[in-house]
Amino acid sequence: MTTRTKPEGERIAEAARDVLRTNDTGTLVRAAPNLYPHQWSWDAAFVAIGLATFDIPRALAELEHLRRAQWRSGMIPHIVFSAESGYFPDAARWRTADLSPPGVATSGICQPAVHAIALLRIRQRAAGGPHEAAVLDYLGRTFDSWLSWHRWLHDVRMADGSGLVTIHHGWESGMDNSPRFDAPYARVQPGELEPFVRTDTTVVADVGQRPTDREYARYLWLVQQLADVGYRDVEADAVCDFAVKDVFASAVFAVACDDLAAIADELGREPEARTLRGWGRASAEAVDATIDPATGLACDVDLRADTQISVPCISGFAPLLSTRDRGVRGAQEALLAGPDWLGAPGLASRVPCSTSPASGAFRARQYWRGPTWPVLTWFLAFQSRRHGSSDLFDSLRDASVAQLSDLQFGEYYEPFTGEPLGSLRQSWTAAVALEWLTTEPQVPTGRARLAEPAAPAAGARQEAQPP
Ligand code: 9WN
Repeated sequence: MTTRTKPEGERIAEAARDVLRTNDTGTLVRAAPNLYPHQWSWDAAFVAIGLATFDIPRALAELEHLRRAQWRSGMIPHIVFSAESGYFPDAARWRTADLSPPGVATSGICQPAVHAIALLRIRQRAAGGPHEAAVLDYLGRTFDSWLSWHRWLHDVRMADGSGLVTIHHGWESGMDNSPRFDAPYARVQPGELEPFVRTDTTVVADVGQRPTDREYARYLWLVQQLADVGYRDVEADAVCDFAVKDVFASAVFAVACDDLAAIADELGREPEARTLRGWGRASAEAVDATIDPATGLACDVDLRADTQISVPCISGFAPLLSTRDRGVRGAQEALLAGPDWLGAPGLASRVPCSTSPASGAFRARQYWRGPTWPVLTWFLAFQSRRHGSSDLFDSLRDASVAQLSDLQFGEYYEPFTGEPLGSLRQSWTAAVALEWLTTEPQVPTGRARLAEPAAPAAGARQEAQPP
């Protein structure tokens, strides 16, 4: 008698689907089972991309849950709170009850605008399948909401015409304590702070993997400053101690504008498609223009000090997401392959660290200061491939799938030992595992990609009804 073992890919995909299903409350997929029991904005988009590999209606429902939390201004908040407790800062701390839609509890800041990228990916996966009509119907019904989110970012967060997104909190970048923000945060000196008790350090027992108490005091001080001015951006610009032009969020915006434009084309919304392409082009060029010739990395701008931030972090590869310039792409790919990044000695997997191991700011176990983040590995690879860099995609996929074969789905990983850190069974890690395992052989670019079918996950079934 022979014993059959499941192929490796199928074993990982099955475990990843299990993570998404167990983190699903029925109305939202928790970003992580204990540490993050709510819906986070950019997590939800990556989660929807993963869900779409086996349940397209559920993927749409995840984005719809987020869309329903959109503020009148157009902003999509970074957290939509579930009924579960155990996360700090909780809804009350944000003081957004008069700003959030009735009956919805949200935070008061935003995160990178990856949502249109997810919408287009779902639309691709639906092509030629039983849910295609429902997806097109959904896109038609909600297009104006996604457009108003982009318009808000463009008109409010890029009001200076720079093409770069301003953030007023490190949490808005999604890379909270990255050393790219050390200098801007050094100027944040908390005044009289409402008392608080952290919950994250009761979930992650090794507190060294999380931001420090000092960093948390600054985070909370900024929340207090923003809440005091009712999150009105003009006043926030004036009073908030922290103001940074975020190069990574700007590249995300550029890509998402192009993807929303592709959706607009299909919906027959030509004027909007033109506008979006114009915004996307301007931001992509603005991102390229931040590249420091000395390092080859794109740089944030610290608006309070009027200086470029030159710490070698993964955000420096923002042009890999959005550039149209082949020379820039080639130079960034060469840099990524070099000794400060993928070629760094001793890496357990050849995937990018959140901070270069060659930098004095690098910390192997601490959150955004060094560990590798599977969601970002996938995102950089996916975007590179859309621009024709299939070799980079293939090598990152092989390394990342090997990393994820531990089936822990860590939030982040120690780069040299491969130990999963932070939360285990993190939803967006499971989601990108599913994407890695089901990507079609070619990702076409331009309009044609709308009709490109995507392979279903091994053993996947289509489920549920669309929202
Ligand atoms: C604060 C949910 C989120 C991610 C962020 C990540 C982390 C929150 C936290 O978790 O941030 O928003 O409490 O640390 O930095 O990127 O969206 O997974």
